[in-house]
Amino acid sequence: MKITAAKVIVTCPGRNFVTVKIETDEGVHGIGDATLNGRELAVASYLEDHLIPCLIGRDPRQSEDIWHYLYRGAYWRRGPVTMSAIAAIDTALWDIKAKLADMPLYQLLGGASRSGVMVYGHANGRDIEEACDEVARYREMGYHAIRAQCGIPGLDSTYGVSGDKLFYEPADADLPTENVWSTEHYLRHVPKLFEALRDRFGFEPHLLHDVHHRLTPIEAARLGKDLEPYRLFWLEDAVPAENQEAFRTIRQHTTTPLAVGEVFNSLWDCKTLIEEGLVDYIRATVVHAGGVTHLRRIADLAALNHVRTGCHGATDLSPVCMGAALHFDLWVPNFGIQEYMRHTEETDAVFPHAYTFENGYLYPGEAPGHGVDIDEDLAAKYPYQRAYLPVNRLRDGTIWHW
Ligand code: CS2
Ligand code: MG
Repeated sequence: MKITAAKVIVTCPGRNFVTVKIETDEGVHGIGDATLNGRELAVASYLEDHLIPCLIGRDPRQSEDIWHYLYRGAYWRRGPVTMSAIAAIDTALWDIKAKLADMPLYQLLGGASRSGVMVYGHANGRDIEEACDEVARYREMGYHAIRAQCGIPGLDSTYGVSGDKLFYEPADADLPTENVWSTEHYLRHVPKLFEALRDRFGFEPHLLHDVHHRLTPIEAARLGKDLEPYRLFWLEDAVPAENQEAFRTIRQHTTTPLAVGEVFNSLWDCKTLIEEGLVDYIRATVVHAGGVTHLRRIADLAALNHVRTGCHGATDLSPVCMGAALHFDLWVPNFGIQEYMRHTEETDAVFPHAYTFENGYLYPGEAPGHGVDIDEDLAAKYPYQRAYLPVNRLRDGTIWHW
């Protein structure tokens, strides 16, 4: 069996997506997500100009060999562009293998370890009251777990707060929007949000919060401590994670569970965090962490160290990534939770998919493969539009973490 063709499809049904489609001499095709928010065309070029020429004529069933061929063969290993490109090809190959085996991908991975995939949604509000009302709305939709973000008095804008209530697109302009950040304002306000949420909803709903990389370790330790009475499911990306050892400071001071990893591209980005038990949930996901092949390795190391998965699932990760992630989630023994930010109707039309939502859970479906496809004619109607993620500056103008 041979790969006969492969192409990159760039489309923008509400936001930009990059997809790889691999075709074979047995008429079976597979697709994979390669979307890297704000850097989409870099991955598209890496695929078109460097990886796809190496694929033609290879046996698509040899996904492990092809993974290492592309990873070790690059010489210049790792990084978000390389690993998103490898991830897209890997996901498409697993899609093909599962279709050849005429089974849903989770069966090929080892079968279902649970009946459904618990997800969390994003409730956000310009203030605490609006955020609480949004949490109530998610409860009505059947969610058992909800991430809560709200506006910070004194700041014009902050991460995770937007007019969109079911999906969220931070890449909002064709040049980076500059926002002003103040840690002092934020640290004073966030505990009040969770106090109000627990007062209104009690301790039944799982509540999550995303700091979005903006604190120093000791500030994160303080926030974790201040939030302990509200029993969060997790506190996410409390500090930038390049320096894994910095999490020791947070761990020393708080029992609030920690989640990290959506920006991770390989096992090496989280090896210390996992082996030292410095985090409780690893958020690496199919599209940015080298595909199904490599994400399994991260999950296996995590399982050895009581760390569970909490895969990233934002709107800028395409339905192809979500489909593959749900099969991974249904199989992975140390599953924790899956993020589920919805997509626009246009996006859902371009990417027809088998997964379904019911009562706070997603179900990947029983279609052979990962259950997601792409309508190329419809995709062609939405040309690429350059869009950047914002940048943050402190009030004195210092560049900060967005
Ligand atoms: C976020 C994302 O969903 C999350 O947890 O951190 O919204 C993130 O900001 C975007 O994926 C960046 O493109
Ligand atoms: Mg996040």
